[in-house]
Amino acid sequence: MKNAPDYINDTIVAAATPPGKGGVGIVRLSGPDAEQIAGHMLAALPAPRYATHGEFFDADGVAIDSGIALWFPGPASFTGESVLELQGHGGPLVMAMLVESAIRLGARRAEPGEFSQRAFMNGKLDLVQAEAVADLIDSGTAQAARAAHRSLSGAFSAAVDALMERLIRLRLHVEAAIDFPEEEIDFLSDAALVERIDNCEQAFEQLQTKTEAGRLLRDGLQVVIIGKPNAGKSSLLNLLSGQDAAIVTEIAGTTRDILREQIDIDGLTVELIDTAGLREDPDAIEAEGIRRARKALATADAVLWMQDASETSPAMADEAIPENIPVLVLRNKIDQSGDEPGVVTKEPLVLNVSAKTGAGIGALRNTIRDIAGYRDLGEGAFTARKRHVDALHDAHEHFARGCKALKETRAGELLAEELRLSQECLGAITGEFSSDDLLGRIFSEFCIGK
Ligand SMILES: Nc1nc2c(ncn2[C@@H]2O[C@H](COP(=O)(O)OP(=O)(O)O)[C@@H](O)[C@H]2O)c(=O)[nH]1
Ligand SMILES: [Mg+2]
Repeated sequence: MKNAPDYINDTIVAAATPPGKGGVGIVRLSGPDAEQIAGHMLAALPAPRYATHGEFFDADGVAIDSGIALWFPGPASFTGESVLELQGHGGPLVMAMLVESAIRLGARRAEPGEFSQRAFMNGKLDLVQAEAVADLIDSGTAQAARAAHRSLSGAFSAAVDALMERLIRLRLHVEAAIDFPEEEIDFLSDAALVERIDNCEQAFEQLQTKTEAGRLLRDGLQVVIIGKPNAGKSSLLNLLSGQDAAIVTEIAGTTRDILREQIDIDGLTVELIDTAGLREDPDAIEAEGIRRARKALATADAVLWMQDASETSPAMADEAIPENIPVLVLRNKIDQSGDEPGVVTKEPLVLNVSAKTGAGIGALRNTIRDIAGYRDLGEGAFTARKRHVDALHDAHEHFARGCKALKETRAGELLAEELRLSQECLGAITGEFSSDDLLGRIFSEFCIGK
């Protein structure tokens, strides 16, 4: 067990189904008192892992519901502890009464994510898998859900472990050589060592690419549409989202607030943000809209800059666009100007479209996907979080620093030390090395009953 906090030994209870009415509602109990509580709430302890129908009783022995009870004696359960699941009728009052009864019989209301946290503490899931549970529940597209399921099944953890294994073998190799100081060895002339280093470098690069794609799949992308009034921003939002979300008129200044719509580009969730047109001397409401547009820009992953294709002036610059984020210039209304649809130039990125006819919109969708660095990895995809991307980056940095030191000193001590630090960063991904603080933050974002 990982250094478990004291409270790990009590018994927790929560409704595992969402609040509200449903055909079935599930209450879940986990902990050492689950068996004793089951003894009070059921006529008899069900056979392990068999669906058993019967009445559910409160602490005074009054029947409050009937349904299916499932008994999972520890450690063969989700949490690794003894778990009782009561599948009753899905009414909020029934659920509350079942939870209250369990509390009166000695259980405690579970904190968000506490069941998953116990599964982690008891070695049932590593941290990446526990996070994937939450990501699967939250996933916004079918691809994201499948990828989260692969993370939950351990695909991402296995990739991290494989890289870890390579680093360990490299480190053993280096340390074995260091242990014979009487032999003057030039580490760089050790072909097997150099090959190991090259393989580690490749493995880092491959895993970083996949992890970044996994993060995008999980987090999606925020794309802000800006430009002068009447450029066609709201028309584009409506076209891409397939809905009449924004009001479109020929009157400049129609859009005064921010509008958000989610679209799905090859499994990538893209949040499109339509804004008030940027212009001089707006009225008070429009000015507030422009202020909000600039605020949305601050957190954007990419910007679509719309202009009328008939305008001869080049794209104007806006000081509110943060540096380092990709900007796509869209020349709209080519149905009027007669320009060819699609990519005009790549540097800067300029595209011809028509928000009215849809010309060039396929190219626009592909471009949005590409500038985000997203690649549809199909069956190989797994979900990842920013935390994982950062930890991998840090691990790679240590590795690179160690390799540089090896080249400069032609000795292995610094490399061995950096490899140790690199391993620690990798270990934080799966939870092998992680602080209580980090764990608390991760699990508190879960829903109650998970
Ligand atoms: N011909 C043509 N008209 C367009 C196109 N896109 C938008 N418009 C028209 O331009 C006007 C302003 O559009 P709107 O989407 O409200 O622009 P916004 O102010 O940037 O949000 C409306 O009358 C639209 O119908 C286009 O691609 N071709
Ligand atoms: Mg508009």
